[in-house]
Amino acid sequence: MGTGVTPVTTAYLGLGANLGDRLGNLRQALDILGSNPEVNVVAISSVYETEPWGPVDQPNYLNIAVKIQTSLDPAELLATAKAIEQDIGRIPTVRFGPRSIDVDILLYGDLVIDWSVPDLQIPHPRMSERAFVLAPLAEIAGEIVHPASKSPIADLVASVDGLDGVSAWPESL
Ligand code: PH2
Ligand code: MG
Ligand code: MG
Repeated sequence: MGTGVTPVTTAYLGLGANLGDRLGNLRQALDILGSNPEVNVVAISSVYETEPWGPVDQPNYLNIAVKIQTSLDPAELLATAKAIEQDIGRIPTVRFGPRSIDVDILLYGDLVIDWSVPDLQIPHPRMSERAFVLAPLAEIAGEIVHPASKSPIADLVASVDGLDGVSAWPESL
């Protein structure tokens, strides 16, 4: 029998949208996330417009980072992220291709999971090379130490390539 006490973990999510009403899609994702009784949204970065990264020619993204406290375990949090993507009507396309909404788990406490479960590698395997992830994340988690590389997020963003493709978006969420 359980103790009835569910541990709460601080996690960081990266959200991106480059199809449809990009800001509206981010807003809707935050609404759905916030309505989950097992998730508390505790900080939201400002919005950045970012040049698309990847092999496919596609529109610019709006990207944000979100800090949550959650009693969901990583697999449950991943399922929640996928459900939000489905609710907002994301249509699967090519890897790294355009999407109405993408919800990625960046960090989950100090956890390091390197299973070959798609999307359930934590920290997010490409976050340290991506300006569009690090710029918003550094705003709300600059002092957080990446549990694999042991570098603070503020140091990672200071040395990342591609910050010239990231700019402040005038609206916030
Ligand atoms: N997400 C991708 C692929 N490329 N580029 C930017 N600028 N922002 C993203 O969120 C992004 C991307 C796949 O998840
Ligand atoms: Mg992604
Ligand atoms: Mg994703």
